[in-house]
Amino acid sequence: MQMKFKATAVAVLTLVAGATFAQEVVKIGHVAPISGAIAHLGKDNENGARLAIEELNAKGVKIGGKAVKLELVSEDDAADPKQGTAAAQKLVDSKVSGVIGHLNSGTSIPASKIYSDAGIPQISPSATNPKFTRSGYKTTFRVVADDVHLGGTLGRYAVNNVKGKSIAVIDDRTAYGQGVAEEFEKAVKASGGKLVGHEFTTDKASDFMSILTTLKAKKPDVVFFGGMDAVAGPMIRQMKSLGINAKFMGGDGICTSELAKLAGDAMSDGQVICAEAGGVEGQQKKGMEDFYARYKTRFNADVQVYAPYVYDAVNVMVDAMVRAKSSEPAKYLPELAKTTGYKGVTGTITFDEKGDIKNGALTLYTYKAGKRDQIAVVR
Ligand code: ABU
Repeated sequence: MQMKFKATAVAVLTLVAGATFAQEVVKIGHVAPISGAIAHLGKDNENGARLAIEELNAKGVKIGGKAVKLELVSEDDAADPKQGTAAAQKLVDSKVSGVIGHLNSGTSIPASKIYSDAGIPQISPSATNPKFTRSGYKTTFRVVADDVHLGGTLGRYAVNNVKGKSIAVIDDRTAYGQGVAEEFEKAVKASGGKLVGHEFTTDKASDFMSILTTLKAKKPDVVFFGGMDAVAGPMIRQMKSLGINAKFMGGDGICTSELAKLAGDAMSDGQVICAEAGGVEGQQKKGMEDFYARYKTRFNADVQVYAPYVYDAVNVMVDAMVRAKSSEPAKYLPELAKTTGYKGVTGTITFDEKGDIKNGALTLYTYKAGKRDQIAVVR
């Protein structure tokens, strides 16, 4: 009798344990450059995804009444378009339910076709080239403002607020750098400003003496750079060594914590003006500040720029799965597209018909004593 009871108890325990182990795992893909010149930004993005997933798992997520475990599947695209499509295919093959990424426009745009063909939702937290959401793919979303807004606002700011009289432009020929520089130039011209030169570099260059010498002869009082912080830092140093005493402007790609370290003492207080492709004001600021504090505690590092947007992108995706009662891409995609008024740490997220954030904000920053210093939030 006792033996029979023991056998039954063991069978019940085995069943319970089996049920525990059988808990559904929902894989969320993430892609960013974890190697190369902007690996610090890729890691920042990955950390944002990791924090979101850890917090959601700790709180407990139920999809269709069943508790699920979220799992981060992270890939490195090294900011390279070819590696970006290879990483996208890898995530599709590993049957992720959705993808957060990529970080760069130059990788996000070609990868978007792969996710669209596979029917897998993709939310970029940082790719700002307008083309990203203009291919007509139903799977493509973005939680930041685009380069039309970013470059346009900075162009108007250069003329109307900085009072630039002779404005020079440099871009790194990437999808992002070229695009944001073009939008900046259009807005400068439309505001009655004068463009005195446009030089080109690459996202891997470190010597700008030749193009800066060309621009120096044109006596610019503003230099706008379309590119990332890893290039902007040494460029600011070389501007100083050539005696170019101009304001240095750029988009979200330079608007990072790391820029101050990369430029070192060549960057004077108030010299750099940049814009993050999002931002919060008033009561919403507390959510962002709390996020920065939790991030610091978890990773012992400061947010670079995009981590909060990645964090919100993961949460928006999981929220759509919960509402759809399914993590199957075909089932939760329509709910994701319907996302309206989601209150994230980066503000309120509503997608328009293209998958872009509606009424996206921008935050203008400068740097003082090596730290980003907010100028204004603009819409
Ligand atoms: N938005 C700046 C960096 C990412 C990109 O669009 O390439």
